[in-house]
Amino acid sequence: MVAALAQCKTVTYNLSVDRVPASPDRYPVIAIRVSGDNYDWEEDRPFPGPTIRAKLGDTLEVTLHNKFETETTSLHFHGLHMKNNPWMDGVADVTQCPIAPMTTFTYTFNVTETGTFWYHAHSGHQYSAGFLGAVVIDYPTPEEDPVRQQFPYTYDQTIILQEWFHEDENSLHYNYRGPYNAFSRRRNWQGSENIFQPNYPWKAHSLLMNGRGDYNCAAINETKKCFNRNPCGSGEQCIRERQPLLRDCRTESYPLDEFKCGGKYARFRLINGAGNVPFKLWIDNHDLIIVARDGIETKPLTVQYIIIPVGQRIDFMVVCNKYQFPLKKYMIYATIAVGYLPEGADNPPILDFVAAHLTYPPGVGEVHTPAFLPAEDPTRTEGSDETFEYKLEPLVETMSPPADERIILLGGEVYSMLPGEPLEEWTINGITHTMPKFAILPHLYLAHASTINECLSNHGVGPMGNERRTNILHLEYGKTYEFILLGVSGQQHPWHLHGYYMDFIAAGRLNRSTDFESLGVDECGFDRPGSVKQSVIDSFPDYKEPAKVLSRGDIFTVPRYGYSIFRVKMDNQGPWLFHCHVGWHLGMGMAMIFSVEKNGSYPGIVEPTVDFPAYMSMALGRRGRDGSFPPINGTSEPLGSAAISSLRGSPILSAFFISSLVSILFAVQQYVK
Ligand SMILES: [Cu+2]
Repeated sequence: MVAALAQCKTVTYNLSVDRVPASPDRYPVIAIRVSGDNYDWEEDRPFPGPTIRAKLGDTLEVTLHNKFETETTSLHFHGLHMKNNPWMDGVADVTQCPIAPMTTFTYTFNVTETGTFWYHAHSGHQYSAGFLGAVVIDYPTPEEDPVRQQFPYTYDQTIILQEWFHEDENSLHYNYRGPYNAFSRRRNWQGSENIFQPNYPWKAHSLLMNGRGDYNCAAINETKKCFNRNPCGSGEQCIRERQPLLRDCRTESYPLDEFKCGGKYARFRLINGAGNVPFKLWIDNHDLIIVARDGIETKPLTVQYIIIPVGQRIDFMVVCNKYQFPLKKYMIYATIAVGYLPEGADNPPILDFVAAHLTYPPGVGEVHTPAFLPAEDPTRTEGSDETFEYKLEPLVETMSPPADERIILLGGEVYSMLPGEPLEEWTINGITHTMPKFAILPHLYLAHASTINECLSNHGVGPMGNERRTNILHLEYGKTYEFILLGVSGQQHPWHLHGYYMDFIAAGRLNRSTDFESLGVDECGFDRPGSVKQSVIDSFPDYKEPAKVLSRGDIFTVPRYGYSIFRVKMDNQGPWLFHCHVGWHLGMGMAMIFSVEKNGSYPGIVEPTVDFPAYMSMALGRRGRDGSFPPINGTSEPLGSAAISSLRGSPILSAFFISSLVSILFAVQQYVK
């Protein structure tokens, strides 16, 4: 590592985000464009953004130009730990104030992990609209890369998968959240029409691979796509089809993307960048060898297909030995993994897929007839997909140390039939998370809040007894915790912890009828489970004993009515978000903050970068210390870095800036205590 550090350098990227007309799957919409230095982008492929690539030990400087006219934003580097530097984690209202429209902010951090990661907005639902891209962190030299040592590869390619809707992400979310009965189409669940369901589409209009999909325009006037999500029969959910408002649906498909196979091996970096769904991917006539998960190298595992939950990255190798004359192309397919759906709910089956070619350069020749089409996939309903990721063992076998403490987290949902309330909210231990009223780090730093708890929001009790407030778990720096995450719902949830890897030691299904305390019977006549019985908890391995690490990663699936047990040594101070990565669930409260502290604060973290205080000043000015939005003079003109400098020179901001500096000195004094 010492030799590596000698070569470390600063790697800079410029990203601009705005919204543009585009037809990612042929259907015209307004999508987010993420463009790089040269404002370069392919027509009708405004996202994903450029791949950010650096080496272990480098300093990354990513300047984000927020060119949204009215929206704030922030950028999260998913899977990078931001060691001692939570300032750069990019979670709006937790680690930073959101980046104001038409302003710029530079994320600066040291890279301390290797492998495949991704960046995405952590503001609202922007990433579902296209604000995302890949991050690849290489070893300082190829010789240090254990994957390259085992599988000398010729090509290194990235696949980002997404689901895609023709409605903008905010409309989708607000339709989902209700209020209950907003469209008067659902009846009281005890009434004659036994319809009891949140109004969110389970079925996207299409799927995208690297920002491209193939929606069938001819389907617009066909029967609406309905889907019976409810095992007891009447819970139909439909996705509407309509003629586009903006321009015509593109009549021709885009040519399929080509990925190359050649030499001995090709490396693929698969990223699930979807808002909600896990994917299944396979390549006709080729086995896949999984070599890494979430940046952690794994023992090579040969599979016919990969299941990848939201947010996860799986690196795999393809053995390039299927060269045939005349040169052949092979189909790459990705579909929605059926495990996404509530148990028993896949009627009619969801058969959407997205495709590409694997080609042997020079890439001419016919397409090999695939053994089966996605609709005929013989393993489509295989039930093992919930625990697929727990088979991905770290390349270096490790034991997880005994935990100092065990914490049980119960992820569940609450329903309300009250008019005006959302039908569905999500909880952890009975709390529906709401973001802090003051962004924690900046407010502490500027001493506008003297304790972490002062920053938190509290909106009282929801209609089903769920507390609506900032859900925070105060954890002690240096301790090892074991977490048992229980899923008390009929859906899988992909959980993500910022700032850390997690060591998974167990995962599986529980028995819905016998392992949970009963809350009676649900609308389908099934047992409605409450908390998990103590006898089940007691049957888990002793947290005070070391345990073999099954798998390691930063995002993981809790099976339907199931559990996942993981341990983390808390060696990175800061407020780290822990949340379900399904947009619907995160938006409705399925999140909390793991606040890793030393004596109630974060004395070990670095100073924020110089331009952070300016942003905070502006943001504080917009929001005010009491949460109100006082008018401020002189800040209404467009802002750029030059404008920010001039703001610093204005009398009001100077005063603000000086008082901020005083506060900073005061805060620093407090931190170093
Ligand atoms: Cu979820």
